[in-house]
This record gives sequence, structure tokens and C-alpha cells, in this order.
Amino acid sequence: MIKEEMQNAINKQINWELYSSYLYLSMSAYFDSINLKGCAGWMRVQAMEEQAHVKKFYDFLTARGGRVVLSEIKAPPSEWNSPLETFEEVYKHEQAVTALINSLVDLSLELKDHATNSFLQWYVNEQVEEEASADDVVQSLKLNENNPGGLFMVDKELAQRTFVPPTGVTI
Ligand code: OFO
Repeated sequence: MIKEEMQNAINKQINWELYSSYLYLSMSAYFDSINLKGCAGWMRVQAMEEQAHVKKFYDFLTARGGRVVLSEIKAPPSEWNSPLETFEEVYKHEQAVTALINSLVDLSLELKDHATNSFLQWYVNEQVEEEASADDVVQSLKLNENNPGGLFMVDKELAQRTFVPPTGVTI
């Protein structure tokens, strides 16, 4: 059975993952409002990925005899000044989430909770991807700043992204 301290920390992380999903859905709505459908689609997929992250934590906590407790999700911003600013915020947000995952890993070590430690390695690796994919878009947008044709191409490319649920997760 999972220790209460670990359980509470995972419940907090579930709230962060839900906020991430909410934030990316809000960014999707922003992109829809400025007619960048590819960027909007990318954000929708990102929001779904966050739901999958929630689901993984939820199932793990339940399997370990823990109790999932949901709490209030704060409202995300709804306006940004540019596509570049929006994706820079994604990158910053993912760096913050990486720090939170690392703190969970630290706690699992402190509590000698090997099962949780092993489970969290999936998130450690996932965060490498999360940061890299956001940074890729930031770099493409930087190259195409002040170039509407380039932005159009980046938007087309981002439209290709599809949601692939992690193994064993259905949302
Ligand atoms: Fe759940 O990784 Fe992004 O926030």
C-alpha cells in the first residue's frame, strides 16, 4: 500500500496534469481564434496527452491501494500575443512540470518506495520528449518570425500531429 505522503504528492501532480490539459486546450482555442488550425490541432493533441498522463497516475494510485482525490483546477490564461509567445510558454511550462516530476522521484527515494520510483521513470523519459517537442516548435517559429509564408508552412506541419495513447492507457 502506498504511503500517505506519496499519495498526496501524486494527487497534487494529478491536479498539475489536469491544469496542463486545461492550459493547452485554452491555447488551442486561442489558435482557433486567429485561424491557425494546425497550431490549434497540435494543442488539442497536447491536451489529450495530458489527460493520458492523468489517467496513468490515477490507475497507478488506485492499483497501489491509494485514493485519488481531485481538487480545483485553476483557470488558465486565454490570450497570448503571438504563436511564438504561446509556444515559449509551453516550453517553460514543461520545464516546470519536469521539476515537479523530479521532486516526486526525490520523494519516492526518500520514502524508499521502489514501486513508485520505477513507475515515475516513465514520466522522467516523457518529460524529455515534452520539452524537446515544444522547443522544436519554438525554434521553427523563431526562424519564421516576420514571415507569414513560413508561419503558414509551420502551421501546416503542426496539423500532422495525431494523438497516440501511451501503451495500456485509454482515455
Ligand atoms: Fe504531463 O507533461 Fe506536459 O505538462
